[in-house]
Amino acid sequence: MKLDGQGLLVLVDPVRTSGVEAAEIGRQAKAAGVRGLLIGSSFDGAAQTHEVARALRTHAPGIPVALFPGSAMQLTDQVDLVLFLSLVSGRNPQYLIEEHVRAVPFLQQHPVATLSTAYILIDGGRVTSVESVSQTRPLPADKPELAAAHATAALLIGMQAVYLEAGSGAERPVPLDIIRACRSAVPPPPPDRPLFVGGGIRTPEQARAARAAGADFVVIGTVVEEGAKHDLRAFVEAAR
Ligand code: 1GP
Repeated sequence: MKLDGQGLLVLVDPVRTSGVEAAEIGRQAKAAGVRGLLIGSSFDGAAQTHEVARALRTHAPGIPVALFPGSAMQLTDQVDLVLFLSLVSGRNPQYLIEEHVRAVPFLQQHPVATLSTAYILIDGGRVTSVESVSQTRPLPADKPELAAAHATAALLIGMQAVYLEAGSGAERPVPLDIIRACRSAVPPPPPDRPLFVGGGIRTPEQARAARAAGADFVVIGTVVEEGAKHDLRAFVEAAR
């Protein structure tokens, strides 16, 4: 199943979510019409990734599930796509190439589709798990040209997608100026080069603004885990 088009993605963290909870999120996501589901964690949740991915697939039939891995340890074949992330905002070789090499034996045995994705961490007002686990600094939130240069460089290298990340639970989501600058750097199809934006998005209005600024996919995680006080449908509508 392909992850294409535009809309809302719900991120499920397998460290904080049981198989039973994932089944419930899958059912809600399906009923609300989300565009896709992401599964992953910056800190290894390898033990449960497989089980949580399977629960999502079973309970959200017809909705693509993509792995958003924190490391090669999280690989599972219970997904339709692996976001093959390179943390290009940082300069830590482990997240630029090492985890990718470690993923090869698994991918040779389990031919799951991959999407080469430039993962760009933007300052969201607090130290997030991605920053501390990867030991990389985010890019400043007030330098759109710097973020756009990273996106352009990634495309010139041959990457197929860009993911702008403020970090899970960020105080401030990725600023709209940064989304706009990166959208200009990564023009829409052809070819298809999706722009993902996530981290700290807590209201449907923020989701709508991110889409209007040029995000193809808006990702929410924490608000869903907390049992969104806004209906999931309102987010889906806003990100349509
Ligand atoms: C996905 O890390 C985000 O990019 C999820 O962030 O948990 O803040 O929604 P939240």
